[in-house]
Amino acid sequence: MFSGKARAYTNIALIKYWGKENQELIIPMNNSLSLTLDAFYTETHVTFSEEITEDQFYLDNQLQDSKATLKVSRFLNVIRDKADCSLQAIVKSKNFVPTAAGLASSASGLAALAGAASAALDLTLSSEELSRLARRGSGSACRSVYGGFAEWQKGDSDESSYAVNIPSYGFEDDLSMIFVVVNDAQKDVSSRDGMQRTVETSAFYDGWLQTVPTDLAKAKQAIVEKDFTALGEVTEASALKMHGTTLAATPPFTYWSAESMKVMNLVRQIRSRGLPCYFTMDAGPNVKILVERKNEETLLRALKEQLGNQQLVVAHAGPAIEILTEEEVK
Ligand code: 2P0
Repeated sequence: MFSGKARAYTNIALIKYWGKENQELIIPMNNSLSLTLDAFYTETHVTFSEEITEDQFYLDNQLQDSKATLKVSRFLNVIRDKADCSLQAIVKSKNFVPTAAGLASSASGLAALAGAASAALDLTLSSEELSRLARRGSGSACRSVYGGFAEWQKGDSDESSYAVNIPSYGFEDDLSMIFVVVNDAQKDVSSRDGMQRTVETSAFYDGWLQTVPTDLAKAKQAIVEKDFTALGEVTEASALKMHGTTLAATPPFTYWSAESMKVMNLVRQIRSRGLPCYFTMDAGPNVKILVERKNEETLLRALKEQLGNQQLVVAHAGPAIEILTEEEVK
C-alpha cells in the first residue's frame, strides 16, 4: 500500500483559458493568468493498494458513479505510467467550500489529486513538473500548484505546457474577490464541451485569440506596477471577450443568466459611483468581483443593499498546493 495526501486551493482566471489545441494532452490555445484563492480548497487522500481490482473514488464521503470515476482513473493512468505502477487506487476527496451552490472546482480537485497521487508513488516532482501533471487532469488545475498569481504558458507539447508563479511582491494581499452565488436552473454546458464547441464553430474565436497576448501583457504589467485599475479593466475585458465567443458558436450558448447580468450591471453602477471594482465570470452563472481589500467592506455593503439575501462569499489570495502528512488531514 502506498498513500499520499494533498491540499490544493482553487484559482480564478483573470485572463481566461478558453480552447484546446490538443484535447488528449490538454494543451491550450492561449496562455492564461490566475489568482489562487483561500476560500475554496480540496483535500485528497490516495491509496494505491494490492487489495482492490478497480479504482474507487469518494467525493465528500460518497462513492461516485462510473463516469466521475473514469475521469479520475484516466488521470491516475498518466501517473501510473510515469511511476511504472499497476496498482488500483482508493481516492478520497473533500471539497471545502463555504457554500454548496455550485462552487466546487475541478482546478483544486485535480491539483490535489495530482499532488496526493504523486506523493503516494514517491515521484519527486518540481513545481513545474507537478503543474504539467495536474494539467493532464484539468487545464486550470495546473495553475493551482502555485499560490498568488500564476501564468499557464501554453507551450506546444506535454513538456512545455505548464504554469509558473508570477512574482507580485505582495500585491495579491491587497486584493479581494467576492463571489456572488447566482442560483440558476439552466442546463449546464460543461466548460470542456463549451470551449471545444467554441473553437470548432465560433466566428468570434479568432478575435478572442488575437487579443489574448496584449491582454496578458497588460495584466502582467499591472501586477508589476501594482495598478489595480489596469488589472481590473483587463480582467473584465478578458471575461467579456471569452463569453462573447459562445454567442457565435453553433449551436449558440451562454453561461449568463438574467441574475448574472443584473450583478454585472450593478458592478458597473457601483464603479461609476467611484468604487473601483471589476467582474469576471467562468463556465457558470456566478459572478466574481475583484476589489481592493481596503474597499471590500464598502463593496459588500453596497452589494447587500441591492441583492438582499443573495449569497456572497469573500476570498483572498491563497497558498500553493500543500503535500500533507497523516496528522494534517482533517
Ligand atoms: C479558466 N475555465 O481559465 C477558464 C475560464 C472556465 C472559464 O479553465 O477541459 O475545468 O479540464 O481543461 O480547466 C474551466 O475548464 O477544463 C476553465 P479542462 P477546465 O479558468
